[in-house]
Amino acid sequence: MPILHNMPTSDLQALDAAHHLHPFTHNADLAGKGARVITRARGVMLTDSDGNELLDGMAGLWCCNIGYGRDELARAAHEQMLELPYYNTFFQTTHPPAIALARRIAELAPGDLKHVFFSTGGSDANDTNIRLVRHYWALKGKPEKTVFISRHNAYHGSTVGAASLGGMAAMHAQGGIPIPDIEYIGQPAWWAEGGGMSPEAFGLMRARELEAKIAEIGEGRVAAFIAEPVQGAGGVIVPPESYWPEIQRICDEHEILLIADEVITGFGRTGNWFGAQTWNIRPDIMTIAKGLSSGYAPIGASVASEEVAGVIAEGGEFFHGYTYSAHPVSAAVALENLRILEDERIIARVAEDTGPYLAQKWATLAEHPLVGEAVISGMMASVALTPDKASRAAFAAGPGTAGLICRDFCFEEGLVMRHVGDRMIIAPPLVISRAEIDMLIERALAAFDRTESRLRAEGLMEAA
Ligand code: PXG
Repeated sequence: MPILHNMPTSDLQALDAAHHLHPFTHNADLAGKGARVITRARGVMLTDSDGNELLDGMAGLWCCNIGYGRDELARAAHEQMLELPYYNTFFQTTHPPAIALARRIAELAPGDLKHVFFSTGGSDANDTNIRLVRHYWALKGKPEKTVFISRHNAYHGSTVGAASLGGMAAMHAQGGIPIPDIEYIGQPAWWAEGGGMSPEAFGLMRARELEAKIAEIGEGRVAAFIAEPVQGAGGVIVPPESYWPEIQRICDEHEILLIADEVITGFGRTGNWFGAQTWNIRPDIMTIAKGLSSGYAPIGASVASEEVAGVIAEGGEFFHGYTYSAHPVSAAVALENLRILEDERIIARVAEDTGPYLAQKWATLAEHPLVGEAVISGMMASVALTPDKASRAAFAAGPGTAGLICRDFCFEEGLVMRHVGDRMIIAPPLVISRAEIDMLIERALAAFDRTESRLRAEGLMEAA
């Protein structure tokens, strides 16, 4: 086999450094220390090329909802490859996996989100949204409605369009983005930004920034508001309860579309099929990817309402699409994944059993001296590390110093946890058991203890 399964780790790392440019990575730094090589995975556990076992607290990149190593998905891919490995959905053709998956998504999606435009992931689905929404308004005779309102610190992907929709300053500093006509409001990050306000008052204030922004730009120019029901890559920022009802009210009262980016929150992550259900949101368009196939094959989609899809359908040809839109192998894998999520009641178990269990354990982390807040929505959670809980202070050493130290200790303890600045975040496979949750919490606590000792030893427990 041409795949390098049995090469020593150091050789794999050298080859990787020689030829592989990694996403979101300082590649020269990585070449110096060597990438961690993951070779196999089962359930919630990863194995690296040295035989170390790691509990995957991130479900890969927030996607492996049903856990690793499911034969049924491998069989679905195998059978589909033999039957019809590829065909496109352009030029008046379709195929059974595309038809079945579009119908299934329409059944599962809330409200009247019944029309599916397939992509290969979340970024290109959000690019589809930009073109779809602007085209929609043009067809409605309002071509001047082109502006998207998003949020600072939002993540909507890495393509030019999606990274423009996102509100990540570091991304905007590279490559000439954002594109024109994208505006940003504040994020509902109460712990870091709420000051002396109550979470509820702060949530309302942040939601009303949308109304102020619409007034500033002019309603006749605004096309849509896009947001993640719970910000993921931004640090698992769970909004105050007051936030989404107010956003929904504002979207209802103004002529703008609401796009829920459910790439992370979709397919059970928050304890319902979609975050829109958990947060009582009625989107006009939903972006999906990741958990749609549990990451076993690349696929994503924009799911549009009857109104939006109807206007597009009647409006002539929509000059947009991807070679791999509704790829038959990905679609077959996604269908099998959705069957397993339902038949094994995986989302119901998150809602009724393992979610509440994790929530109860996660809350205890707030007692750790280093932890300022511990928040959770279903199976996505975060803690904020701080040198001073009372004042909710940031570290004087600058954002990310403590987080990086903690992340490295997590690895040493056998736990994959990500850091976003000084927030530590998890989004484990939804199939994680109570015993595995205990293990996750134990390992996280050990890493927090070691982080605290290191920060104290190095004089880094200073507030900014
Ligand atoms: N929207 C949201 C809300 C996402 O989280 C995308 C769109 C883009 O999807 P694709 O499939 O094009 O990557 C995402 C992806 C991280 C991390 O480190 C998060 C994502 C991707 C990679 C890394 O948190 N989210």
